[in-house]
Amino acid sequence: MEQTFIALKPDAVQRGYIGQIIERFERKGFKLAGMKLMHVSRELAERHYQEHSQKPFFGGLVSFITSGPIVAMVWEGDNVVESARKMMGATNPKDALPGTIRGDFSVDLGRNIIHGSDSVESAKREISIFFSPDEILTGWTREADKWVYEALVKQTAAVS
Ligand code: DAT
Ligand code: MG
Repeated sequence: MEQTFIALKPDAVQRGYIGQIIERFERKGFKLAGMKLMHVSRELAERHYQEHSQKPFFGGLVSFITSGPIVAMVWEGDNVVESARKMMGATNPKDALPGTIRGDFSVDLGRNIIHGSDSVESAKREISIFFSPDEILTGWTREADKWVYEALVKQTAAVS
């Protein structure tokens, strides 16, 4: 199953929105595969955001993401990378529609509350730098999945 890396940035933690944001991914039907409250070191921040290392906002971005704890998560689901990006809304909260996470919880580009991988490739890279393999639980059965995915019911019917 496809996985994405989601981080609730220090502003989400400080403002007390951890629960409300996680609730949206649970409600959608995605499945949690890993989660930890952690402090991001400067080295990890620079690695994570290496694609932006030459941008003028890089210094501010690294300072921000290392300024307090984040909640790092791995979420699993069909098309989860693209769907999570849609749920997050545009990078700039000024462009993020109401109903999206950034649209509902933030106003400032430099305090846009959440990170989500922008492709399956990025997700693999980001998950591997934030999590060790034993911190990711892919094998657990969530009974509700048969109410989330039609194909799971069909498979069950086919073998019984
Ligand atoms: P996203 O987080 O939507 O993937 P991104 O990868 O382009 O966006 O940028 C990473 C973060 O950097 C983004 O969430 C907020 C910050 N950022 C992006 N563009 C910026 C800009 N022009 N000025 C200040 N901060 C910016
Ligand atoms: Mg990005």
